[in-house]
Amino acid sequence: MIEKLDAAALAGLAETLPHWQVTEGQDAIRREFRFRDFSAAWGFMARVALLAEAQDHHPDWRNVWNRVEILLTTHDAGGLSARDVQMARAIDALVDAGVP
Ligand code: H2B
Repeated sequence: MIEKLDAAALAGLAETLPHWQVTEGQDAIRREFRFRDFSAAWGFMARVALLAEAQDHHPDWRNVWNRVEILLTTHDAGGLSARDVQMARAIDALVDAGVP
């Protein structure tokens, strides 16, 4: 069983993951990305899919042409866990590196 984030970690999320919003209910974090076009969005999604497989942690996501909305939550914990923070950081690092 994976532990949920404690109150202190939840309170610190705005600082540790400034691009991500905590959803109402505090059981997920969300970020929206915009790309040049569908091809760029899909390229990004392919990279995130590889990350998800490597971390065995998979996003809830939605793609509309050049937009990708990603929600991260830990089903096994019934809310947010350190695995979501780790995945969000890895996704941010991809974007910071200019992917796609
Ligand atoms: N992804 C997410 N987002 N949450 C999980 O709890 C989760 C997962 N659990 N990917 C993993 C897979 C689990 O179901 C497998 C069996 O390891």
